[in-house]
Amino acid sequence: MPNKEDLLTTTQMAKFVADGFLRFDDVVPDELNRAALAQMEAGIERPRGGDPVQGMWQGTAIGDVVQLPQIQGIMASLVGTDPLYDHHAVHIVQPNREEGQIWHADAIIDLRTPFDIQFFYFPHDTPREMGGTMVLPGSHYRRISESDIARYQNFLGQQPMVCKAGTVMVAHHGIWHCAQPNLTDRTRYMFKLRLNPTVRQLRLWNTDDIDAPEVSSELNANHRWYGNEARLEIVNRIKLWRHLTGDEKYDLGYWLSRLENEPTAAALVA
Ligand SMILES: O=C(O)CCC(=O)C(=O)O
Ligand SMILES: [Fe+2]
Repeated sequence: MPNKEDLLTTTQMAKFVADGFLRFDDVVPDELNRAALAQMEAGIERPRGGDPVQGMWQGTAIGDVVQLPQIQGIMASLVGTDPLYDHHAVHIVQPNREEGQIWHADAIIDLRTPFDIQFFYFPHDTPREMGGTMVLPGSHYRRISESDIARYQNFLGQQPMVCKAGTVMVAHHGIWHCAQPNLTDRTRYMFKLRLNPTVRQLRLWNTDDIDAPEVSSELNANHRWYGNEARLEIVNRIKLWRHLTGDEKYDLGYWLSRLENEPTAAALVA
């Protein structure tokens, strides 16, 4: 079991529910980054999808990254302590590549509320000229089929993962993202790992701050790119928050409750 201090807080969970991702800067030590990068260059053994991730790549740098207490805490908070390995990929952007990848979401097949997570691990410094995966906060509820959004170039509020070596992002599987051009003369590496939950994603994090006022502020975030449709996103977040907390009456103001008002009692006739 991870240490309580390595679990996510409720406020962080609320930010994940609103934004669709969390970033953790500089969490993997330098020596491990260097060893992990060498392993990425050499090729990482591909396990079988659907097997437990714990114990995979044992005795290798990538295995050690997965076993870091903070990574274990993030994992436990979002998908439980024993998630399944879905797949991984070493994403490479060649030096002097001026073209960015098309906007997309990875492998969305259905609309289930339970979600997978994807770790994006950046083993070396990733300045803007090297790209940094571009992500769109709050996009994960718009379940698009792979490259439905490929015709778009830029979105209001998009964020490049410009970061130091050892930075990890964890994202909901629905997040819209794309690799960016690499204008340096060095190859850009990023390791992505998708995991499936094996338990109901119910209060798996450190819930000490469950009643903190920051929770509703996070859930009310307005990412602006959806214009007047913010209310739709708020409702999506309330639904996921109810699923995660088990509080079936949770609301922000009077959003979801209003939609649940389907009176069945007949009016009294005098
Ligand atoms: O390389 C990246 O930054 C993202 C790559 C990616 O998401 C993909 O190929 O599915
Ligand atoms: Fe992708």
